[in-house]
Amino acid sequence: MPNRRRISPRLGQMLELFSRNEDWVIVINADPDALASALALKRLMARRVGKVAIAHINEISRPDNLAMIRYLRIPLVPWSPSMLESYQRFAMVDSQPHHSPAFDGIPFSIVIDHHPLVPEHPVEAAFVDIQPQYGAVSSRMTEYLRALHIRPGIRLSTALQYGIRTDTATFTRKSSDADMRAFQQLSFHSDNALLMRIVRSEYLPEWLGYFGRAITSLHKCRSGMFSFLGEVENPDILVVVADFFTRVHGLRWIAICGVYKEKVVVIFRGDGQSIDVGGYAAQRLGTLGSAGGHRAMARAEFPLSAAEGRNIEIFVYRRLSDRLPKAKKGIPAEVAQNAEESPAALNSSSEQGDTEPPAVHEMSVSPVGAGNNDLPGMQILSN
Ligand SMILES: [Mn+2]
Repeated sequence: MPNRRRISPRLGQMLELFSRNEDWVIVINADPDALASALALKRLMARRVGKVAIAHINEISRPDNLAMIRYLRIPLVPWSPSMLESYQRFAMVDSQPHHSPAFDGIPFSIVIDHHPLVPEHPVEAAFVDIQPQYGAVSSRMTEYLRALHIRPGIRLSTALQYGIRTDTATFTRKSSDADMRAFQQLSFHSDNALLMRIVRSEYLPEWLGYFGRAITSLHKCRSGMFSFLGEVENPDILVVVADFFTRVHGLRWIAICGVYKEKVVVIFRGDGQSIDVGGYAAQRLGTLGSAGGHRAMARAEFPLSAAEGRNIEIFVYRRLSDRLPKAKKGIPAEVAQNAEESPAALNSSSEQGDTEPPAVHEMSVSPVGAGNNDLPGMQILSN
């Protein structure tokens, strides 16, 4: 309630900018919060201005973003400088003009954001509302709608909820009471099944081949698992696949390895309990390139040439699984202890592969071929 009174005079300033003779473009760097906020601003402009377009400056590729646009029917066009001629007014939500060179030269009349203000880049526009304490601009937009007595429709409510949910990481990240309140108010008008459909759109169909590879080339690796995906189009896919495995109950840690542009990339995910994957990555792969991270998340990268022509899958598997010489050789006690982790939780029936290095023919598999059957099998699948 106090909010309604507080923002009304400011909203009045914004409404004064609207005229039915002028067409507007809302320019965004599309992500869920920006998309939802733009949709809310468009709703707010309805019948107050001429045409309203929402234009994005970035390429949109995340599956949840695509799902949001599709299921919530968000009208969107790519930004083109020719719009500077065909539209009279420009607004921006969830960004500030200095955030991207793509915004240069656009005369913004409205800037609504929640990113911190930077003294070197003061924001100049007829209407500026920047609230860094808000977890999401969507929350602010929800207040605007309420203040103007606009009841958001199902799709707009669902979009705003997803914007808030994403930017606050479902309220686990910095957020304010305003975010909580907005989310709760929106729940009266939103479609929860639709929201969950968007939340669960995590994968693109073209990624499924990588999942197939990851599962068929999964190998026990000491107390965890290792999988090699071969050459990947983008190293991000390794992160997506590694994250997927964190959902498997009892899996202590996973290392997903791939080759991208003459570089070997290994993504580690752990349960945060058994071993410190950051320390493990550094200990096992650190001498080859960069390797490290946190207890539950880590990454290693090194040039393909570091394997000196050996089969990459076997090379990395051995680095991760071979028993290390006892602690005297300068290995920190804690790391050495982690390395001697107890047997795999997933497999009670067989020994770990680490005591006997797998008998492999190093040159028999192409350096980036996935799915080496000479490595110890994965018992869940083979039983
Ligand atoms: Mn945001």
